Amino acid sequence: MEPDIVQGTSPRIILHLDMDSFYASVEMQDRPELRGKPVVIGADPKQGKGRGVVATCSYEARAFGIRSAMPISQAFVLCPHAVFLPPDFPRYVKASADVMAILKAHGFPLQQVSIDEAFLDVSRLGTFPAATDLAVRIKDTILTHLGLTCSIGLAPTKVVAKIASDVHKPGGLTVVEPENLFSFLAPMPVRKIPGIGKKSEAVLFEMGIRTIRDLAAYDIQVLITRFGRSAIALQDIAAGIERSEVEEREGVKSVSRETTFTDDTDDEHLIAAMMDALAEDVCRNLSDESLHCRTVTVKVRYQGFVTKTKARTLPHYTGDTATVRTCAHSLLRDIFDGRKIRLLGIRLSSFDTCDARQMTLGV
Ligand code: DCP
Ligand code: MG
Repeated sequence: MEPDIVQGTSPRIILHLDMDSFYASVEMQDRPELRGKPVVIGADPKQGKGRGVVATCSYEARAFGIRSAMPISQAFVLCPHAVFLPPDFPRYVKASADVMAILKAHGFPLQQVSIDEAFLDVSRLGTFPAATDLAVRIKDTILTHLGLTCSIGLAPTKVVAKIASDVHKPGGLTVVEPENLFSFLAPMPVRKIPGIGKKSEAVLFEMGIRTIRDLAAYDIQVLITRFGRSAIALQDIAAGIERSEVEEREGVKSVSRETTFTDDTDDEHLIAAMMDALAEDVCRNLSDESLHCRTVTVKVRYQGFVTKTKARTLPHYTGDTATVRTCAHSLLRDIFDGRKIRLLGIRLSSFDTCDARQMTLGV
């Protein structure tokens, strides 16, 4: 097995930061009268008849069982007196940019992975205590300047740093030094590994694998027959020896749009018109960012919440709305089975790394 740490070098120290109840916290910062209240960001609940889902909610709302991606109608049932607010995306994008600017100011390689989370490679600091001091300063700066709290994980790998940042949310700071790496990971349920969702968890359970310790010890050949070659990376993660780098240039990974119909529908014209509108909208986003994509994914959620997605990778990068629209319609035809549709979505990904902004910078 590859040695964990290359001889003669210090261990890597990766910092993962994730903002606490991000959209809700931004709203509570802007409107102090909301502090301490259950606040839900998402679709209009319409007194329990609303459609669409919860984007996020404050920790006070989580005490009632409300969670991200839950139908808004269910959130209303759980806590009818919560404050329900529609998302204000431009405001969250601005808050995100402010957070990233604070992180960037420290001069370490930074990889933003979503609107409210990022990795920093702070190995240059040399020791975990020094990295812990930095993490405390970052938390203080974000709180003082933006009035927002975050949770931070420090660990020798990206995956462990990400798992660690989640352990003591909200407001947590969790440090996993190399000697504690395996004892930290081993008792955790496999679901804690980013990318292991309900389905993989069920397959692993069936195989008798419940904890990360079980996964690390499992016969790799059997794992490969179930999960293919990704089983190797999975077992490396379980053993705490994943070595992926903090990739500075990765910014936006995908752009997406989705919408919930006011009434579930099987009207093909309406569905096609909505797909056109979503494709137009998402392509506008692409051109605003001067990006070209290669992968188009269409998502259909049927009545009853069964969700189907299908993706296609195009032979060339494109930013052309007509190409994206044609591909989206073709994917939609493949997955639409005539049942009533609740939600329709489109995602564009696999961006060209040589985008227009970089070309301009290069000349
Ligand atoms: N988000 C969303 N829909 C989801 C999940 C998240 O719109 N299904 C948005 C709202 C969140 C933001 O992305 O505020 C960041 O996602 P997180 O998963 O980090 O969730 P939060 O920051 O809200 O809460 P936590 O404190 O658990 O990180
Ligand atoms: Mg968050």
